[in-house]
Amino acid sequence: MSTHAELFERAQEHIPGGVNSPVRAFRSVGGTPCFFAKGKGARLTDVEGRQYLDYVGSWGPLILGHAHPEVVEAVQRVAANGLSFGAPIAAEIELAETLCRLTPALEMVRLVSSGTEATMSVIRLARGHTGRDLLVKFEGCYHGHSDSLLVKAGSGLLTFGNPSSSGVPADTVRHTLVLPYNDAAALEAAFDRQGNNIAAIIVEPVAGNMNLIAPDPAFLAAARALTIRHGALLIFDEVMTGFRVALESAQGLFGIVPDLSTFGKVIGGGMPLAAFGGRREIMEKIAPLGPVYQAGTLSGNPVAVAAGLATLRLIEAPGFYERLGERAKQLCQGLTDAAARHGVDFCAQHIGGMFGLYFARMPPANFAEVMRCDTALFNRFFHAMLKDGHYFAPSAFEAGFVSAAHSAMDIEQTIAAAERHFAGSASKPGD
Ligand code: KE4
Repeated sequence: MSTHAELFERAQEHIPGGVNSPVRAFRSVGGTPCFFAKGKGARLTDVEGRQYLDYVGSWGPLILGHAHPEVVEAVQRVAANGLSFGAPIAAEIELAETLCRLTPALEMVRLVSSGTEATMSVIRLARGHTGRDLLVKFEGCYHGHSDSLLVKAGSGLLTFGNPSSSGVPADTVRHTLVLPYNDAAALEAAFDRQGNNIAAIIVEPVAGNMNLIAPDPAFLAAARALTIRHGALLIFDEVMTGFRVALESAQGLFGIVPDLSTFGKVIGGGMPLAAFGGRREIMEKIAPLGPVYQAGTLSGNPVAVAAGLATLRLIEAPGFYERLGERAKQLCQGLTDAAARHGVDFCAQHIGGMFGLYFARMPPANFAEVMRCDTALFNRFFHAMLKDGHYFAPSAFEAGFVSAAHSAMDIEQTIAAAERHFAGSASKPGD
């Protein structure tokens, strides 16, 4: 049996940083990344045989828990008939019909293989549909790693972005404006100055990539009103929030009808599957119907579609989201109460099945406030909980997730482990 350290050592030889996605490397929290061998329900088992209650859920997709028997059965059954054809299959139609039935703003969808593909494609579509180039995104929101979106805020509120990654030409992000999340006034000012040149706003309707940041309803309403007024499109990036915060996703929860939406994670049930979609008149601009090119060898992959359909069938069960929300609320309330009993500045909140934990007195409302949370305390919490068998996201700047497989007893176990940590950390000087 190899240890985490041995595998990590070997992995770094041929994989940059030893991981296939940066956040997995534990650079934000320190230490050696965990290599997992198995998942079942709410639990993960690592390569050294240790078990953990899992609050990452593969960053959101595993809303049913790991290896749900009906999802695994669907995958095995379909895989036995062939893994990919690069040609249409009937199940793609069923998935498209299901997504459109569950999400009224969707009249048409295109299936792709990752959230990055979905957001990259939907931005090209928005620019193609409007004939405009400018894009508005928000500081702290992450929409995947396509060039137009790897942008950090420019020097001034109304100046265009700078690349947040090397290899992204400055000229590419010249068309991307980065504004503060939840700031309706800044958004209005940007539209006052550039409204007629803005193709679209892309926004996480609940931000989940700078920890969980709840939207100010006035902010989302302003985004909707300003885009209508100026002939721009509103894109809800629901890759994380889609079917996670509610069956009707964030757009249904907050009563905002975006022009275009992206989905991922939950709709693939753990397999590589994402989608973008929206109003028919816009979607009909996508090739081969229209002039906006978009394609993918494995788009609508039969095995991924089978996992997605099985997942979507199960989350439609009556009471599914009430139970999921109850578990998330129990976790947030329990951790907050435990921290308070030991004088630790900590708070937590959830929206549906996703939650945020903050070493701060109040939940942050934007990126600047997130940066004032105590990440050193989070990192200590992360490692103490990991040691005690509770796996949270290895970064203070990520949202967490519960699944339908987490029982009230599981959550109580996690709260008790956190209480032991808070009690211990409160007694240690300098904490
Ligand atoms: P992917 O390309 O990773 O499938 O999706 C990109 C993406 C797009 N939009 C939103 C709102 C997202 O949250 C994501 C991906 N989320 C991260 C979690 N912070 C994925 C984890 C990772 O990068 O390894």
